[in-house]
Amino acid sequence: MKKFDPSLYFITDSTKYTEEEFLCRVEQALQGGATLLQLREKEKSTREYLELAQKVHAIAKRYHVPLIIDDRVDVALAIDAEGVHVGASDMPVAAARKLMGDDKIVGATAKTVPWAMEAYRQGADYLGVGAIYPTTTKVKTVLTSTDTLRDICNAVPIPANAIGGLNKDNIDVLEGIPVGGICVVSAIMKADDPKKAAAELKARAKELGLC
Ligand code: TZP
Ligand code: MG
Repeated sequence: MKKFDPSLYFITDSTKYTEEEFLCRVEQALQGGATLLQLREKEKSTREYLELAQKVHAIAKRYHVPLIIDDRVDVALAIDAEGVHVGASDMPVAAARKLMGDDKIVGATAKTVPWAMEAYRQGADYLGVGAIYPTTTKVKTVLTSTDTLRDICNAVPIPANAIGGLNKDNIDVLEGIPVGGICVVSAIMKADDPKKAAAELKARAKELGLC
């Protein structure tokens, strides 16, 4: 069971929210139509990460949305999440794939065509490509041009998603690029109304033929 829809990939950031508020926002994003969910925690202890992941997983299951755990294969396996996402300084894709098995989703970050091809060769199921725009989310990244994004999309047979500073008013820059979808943190996480924000993003992406 590894079919997944990467069209509106919501990546969380729990900093600045109480757990209650955070979980409520995650659920609202799912109600608004997020198709894939990533729990991304940079500050939490392993125990805290795992406990939050269990709670988020319970919500995601109710909406039949796969949960991807950022960075931590151990946490993903411990809660039987649907997948893991690994970046440049995390476990290599091949090692993550070996540990996760063939039935789970393994995603990877890629900023160049060779990097994307290598991630695919090692067993990645999807790629996150960016940052397309500067981002206010805490991350070590550099900008990736839309030309590079297009080249990556055309170079690998797995979905490549655009990420970084994307919102409903600027995703038109992706029009005509065969992306798998868009990944967003702030546009949904920090929205006054996460459900509405997710629904509007989805509608705009559809309008632009991005999904
Ligand atoms: N990788 C590249 S940009 C980014 C990550 C995790 C953060 C995207 O966050 P936002 O708030 O959608 O710009
Ligand atoms: Mg990472």
